[in-house]
Amino acid sequence: MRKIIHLDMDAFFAAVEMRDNPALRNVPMAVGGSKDRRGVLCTSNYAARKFGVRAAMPTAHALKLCPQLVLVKPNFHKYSEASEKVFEIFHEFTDFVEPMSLDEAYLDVSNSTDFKGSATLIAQEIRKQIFERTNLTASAGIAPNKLLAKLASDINKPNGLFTVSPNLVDGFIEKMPIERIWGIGKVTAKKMNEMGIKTCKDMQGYTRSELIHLFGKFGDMLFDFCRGIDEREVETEYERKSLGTEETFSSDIKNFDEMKEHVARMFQEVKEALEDYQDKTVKNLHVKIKYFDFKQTTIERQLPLSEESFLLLLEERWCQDPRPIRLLGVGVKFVESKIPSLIQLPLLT
Ligand code: TTP
Ligand code: MG
Repeated sequence: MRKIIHLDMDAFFAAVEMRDNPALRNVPMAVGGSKDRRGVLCTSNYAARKFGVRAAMPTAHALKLCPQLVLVKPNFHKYSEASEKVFEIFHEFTDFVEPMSLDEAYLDVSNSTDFKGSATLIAQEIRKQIFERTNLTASAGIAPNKLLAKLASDINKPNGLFTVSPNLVDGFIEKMPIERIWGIGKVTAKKMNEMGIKTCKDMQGYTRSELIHLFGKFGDMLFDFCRGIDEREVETEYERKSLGTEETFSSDIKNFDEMKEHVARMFQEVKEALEDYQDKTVKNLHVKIKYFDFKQTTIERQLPLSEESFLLLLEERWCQDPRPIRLLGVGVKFVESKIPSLIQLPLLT
């Protein structure tokens, strides 16, 4: 049986702003775009949530619900900085980290020997480290699988922790409203509610084939999910397969000499960036050209990593079709390893 921890920062963007500005700590506040620009909220602090103010809500509406709401413009740089620190802490406890967003991840600690293998104590220590090193709080859910761990991290949020130990699974999942289950969106939830399926216990009354008949392939997973069974693995970070740089020019470039200057600069950039990837082996070099009419072409080949090699590739490809170009890109492709090593967070917009 696996030991999974789901960690999720509390009111993440808002918490970062409150940490950095004491004046925001005891007032309802939200991070988001302004009302005049038809902005929406990224998130709100817990004081604002009491008024019904929520993430993704239009700012104008939020201000109707809570006229004294203090609005702060998002500062994504600060949030990714905090996020990096938090993920650094996760990685101190296990290599098996699956990032879900800037503020949320699953950790598989099944083989961890810290705290005699107690996932609850590991989660407690992670939360403590996060607070000591970032001044932000996180909530944790500990369970035998991802489905239950995510549900559990919400139970004592904010700044809390909840463990669904194997003997508690049945009782925990039975009363869970179906809209809380991973993969069930508003439309499916409505359909289920109309059929009288409100909790997982209700769904347990259906056979696997009935659920497949009703909800397609997902029905197969639903049969397991409503019993608290989830075999999905914690998928560790995306492996970087390439590294490169590209530039769109303010005016199209028509001659090769001018391209050479750009290649020289871009090669330096790539070389410097590669210093952070010394554990990777370069397989191929590649060059990308986008013409003024947006037609695009690329060339890739195994060559020594040098400015000359990139120029060779560029010359070969561009001379076949020497028209003005609007974008040039150079980069490398890595040999793919079996062991993922790099962290790539999904971008939040
Ligand atoms: P969440 O973890 O969903 O929310 P939260 O951390 O603000 O609050 P809590 O977990 O305590 O309930 O999202 C993390 C951050 O992602 C959030 O602070 C802001 C950003 N975000 C958006 O920008 N737009 C959105 O619609 C959502 C849901 C989140
Ligand atoms: Mg969060």
